[in-house]
Amino acid sequence: MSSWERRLHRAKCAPSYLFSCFNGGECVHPAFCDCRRFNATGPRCQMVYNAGPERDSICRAWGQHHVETFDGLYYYLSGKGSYTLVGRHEPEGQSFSIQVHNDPQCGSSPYTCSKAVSLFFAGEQEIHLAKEVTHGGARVQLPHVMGSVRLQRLAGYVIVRHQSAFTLAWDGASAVYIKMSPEFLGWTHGLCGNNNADPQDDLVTRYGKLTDDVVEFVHSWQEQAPNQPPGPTTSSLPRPPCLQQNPGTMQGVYEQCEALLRPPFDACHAYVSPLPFTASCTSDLCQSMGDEATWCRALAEYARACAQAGQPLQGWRTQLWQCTVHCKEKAFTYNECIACCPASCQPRASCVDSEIACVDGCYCPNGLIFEDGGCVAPAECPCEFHGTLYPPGSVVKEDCNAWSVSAAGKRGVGHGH
Ligand SMILES: [Ca+2]
Repeated sequence: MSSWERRLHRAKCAPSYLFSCFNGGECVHPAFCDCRRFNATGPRCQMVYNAGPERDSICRAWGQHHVETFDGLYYYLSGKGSYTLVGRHEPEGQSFSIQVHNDPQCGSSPYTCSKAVSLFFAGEQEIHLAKEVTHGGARVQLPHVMGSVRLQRLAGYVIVRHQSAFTLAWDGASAVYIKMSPEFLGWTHGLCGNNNADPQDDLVTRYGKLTDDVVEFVHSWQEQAPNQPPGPTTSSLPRPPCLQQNPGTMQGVYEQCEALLRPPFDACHAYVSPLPFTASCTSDLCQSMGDEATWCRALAEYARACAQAGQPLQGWRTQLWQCTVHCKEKAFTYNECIACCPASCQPRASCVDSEIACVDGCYCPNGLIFEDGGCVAPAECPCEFHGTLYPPGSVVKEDCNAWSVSAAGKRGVGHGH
């Protein structure tokens, strides 16, 4: 029993322990939390089921403390180490594992603390996704193809597609989304659960035990990060993020996060439940002292879930002016839902065939195509867009431009008139 647990048992829900539960739960007895605010479940409200019928079987891990499984079980992840998000062991050398690395030093800013993702495939060196992408420790330029794995950049994201197993989208900073291919139904393990469409049986430990104890489950999937000492080995109940708050502050936090229960977010309620995101938002705001950037980021997570489920909340950021995104590149505008395989001047084969529908970020306005670092109208595309393949080495003249075609059949340097 940790020291705060001992104090908790002595406290009998004294005012200072009113927020000793997770996810908007409130202590009503030392051994009992009232979890009704956000429909949480578990003895200390650690979990929230996402009952949204249209959520897209995407496992999401965002900020430092939030995971929603493929099957829609959200839980508060208190750990600060490295964990297996998704794994799969196969005898034919098709095994893979996706790990997430949280920041052991993270203080009050859950979205600016470091976070990274590692991909391991049988017989291959680690692919590491952080601000940069590395393979076996060496930086790689995207797009990059490695066996049956393709990586490409889209807006601020890195999209990784494993031909037969999954699509992964890493937002470059604080969130990763994974969707398995249909043939992997029920065949995964790790923090993302078993992907069998039943949220009730997701908490299976590394040792194959089904548990209702989030701490035991999470602890069993902890990995020892390379070059780091092993993390704490106790599995005592973690400290809830809102424990130190007083009722007045909590009222403010609830009001801020309950923005998700009102317009413009209500347009998505029938598809994706806002409750796991409202609950995770309160945890983030308790950690960050109500910081506005954290608040916008917490709300953005629900907007992303809606866009990924095919219900993008276009314009929510302009309705909440504090959350407006200003794109660095002049040609770009902010878009809630950039297709993961956007229209391109190049043949379609160059695009990652994504299971995840779209991502948010700064990109060419609708109707324009990203080409050579800028945005062009479809008619301004280089000449092979018209469906003609020119032989390698030839120079093609058109009234607009002259292009030399390289040996690989790709467009080389263009010479404008
Ligand atoms: Ca399940």
